[in-house]
Amino acid sequence: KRPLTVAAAQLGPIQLKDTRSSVIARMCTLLDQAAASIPKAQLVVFPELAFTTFFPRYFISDESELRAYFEAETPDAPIEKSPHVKPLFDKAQKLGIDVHVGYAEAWTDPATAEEKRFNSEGSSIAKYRKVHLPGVKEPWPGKNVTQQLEKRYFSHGDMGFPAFRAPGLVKDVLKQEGEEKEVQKEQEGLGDPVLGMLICNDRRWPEAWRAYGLQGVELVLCGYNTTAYAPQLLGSDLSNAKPLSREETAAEVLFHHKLCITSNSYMNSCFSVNVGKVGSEDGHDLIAGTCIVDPKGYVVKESQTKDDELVIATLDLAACRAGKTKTFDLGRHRQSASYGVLVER
Ligand code: CDT
Repeated sequence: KRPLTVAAAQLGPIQLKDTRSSVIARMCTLLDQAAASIPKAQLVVFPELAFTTFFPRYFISDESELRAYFEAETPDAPIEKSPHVKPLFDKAQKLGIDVHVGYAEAWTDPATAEEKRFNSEGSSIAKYRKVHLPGVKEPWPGKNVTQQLEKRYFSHGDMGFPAFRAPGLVKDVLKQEGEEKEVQKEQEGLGDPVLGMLICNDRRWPEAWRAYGLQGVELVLCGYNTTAYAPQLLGSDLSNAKPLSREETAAEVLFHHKLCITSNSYMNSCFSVNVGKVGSEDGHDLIAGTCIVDPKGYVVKESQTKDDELVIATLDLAACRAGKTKTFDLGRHRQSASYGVLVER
């Protein structure tokens, strides 16, 4: 057995007028709930761009207004030390919980003094920068259009898909003579759990999941902000069918979200924690659908509201082994020689 209690900390909407400190206070309340739950959550996962409204939906021409959405980072001053958000990490440390959170990163490399901006996720032990940026660089014309300007505001992630081990998060336990006994990790040959991170649009790309699958990932963490109604982004239906209503569109967007996370969790024999910022941000709807998925592709638990909500489950990461040693034993069954087109194009 490899038990791990995780919590997806869904956030309800964050309005333009909401301050960073009010958002951090909401996040700290969720951390308190995670600490008080039985069993206590060991890892709490927050959504993409968790500290602010989903600002890429707006065309922001004023540089200082735009810059205010970002957290400054340097090698000496990582995210958990950023003055805005330090209270969250301090709280997590006090409660003995690992946190994972999405944020807009303004990275300055001291060697070049150049600032680069990314849509990032991370914690004190690992960082990931979103690779697949949806939307456009130039704003779509028209008033009241929900924009998707991630390509304008962020650089593409430059770290690839590095799986990482989370030290001490899981203690292997063997059932022996009816009694649970902790065993040496080496004896089981498993060690600390293997984690990977994705951000929102990344979850629609099988290449991203497979990159982690090939590194033996057991748990993928994925935060998102998914617009419920974005006809410009989804393209028009090429058939002559009547266009989908707002409600039908939202239902289809939710369906595709679940299709991606359940099928890719199954095909890579891993659990995934998928957590959204949801509800209506200044009249712009985001889908809900926060859920924890198992290696067979089943939804273990999902959110019931469009507000701040903790979705907690105790997972047994040993359940990844069946898929990894049978149908999806990637080392044994993959046929890489036939996949050249995947990297040639
Ligand atoms: N934030 C983000 O990446 N959103 C995109 C919007 C797609 S619109 C259906 C996503 O893939 O969820």
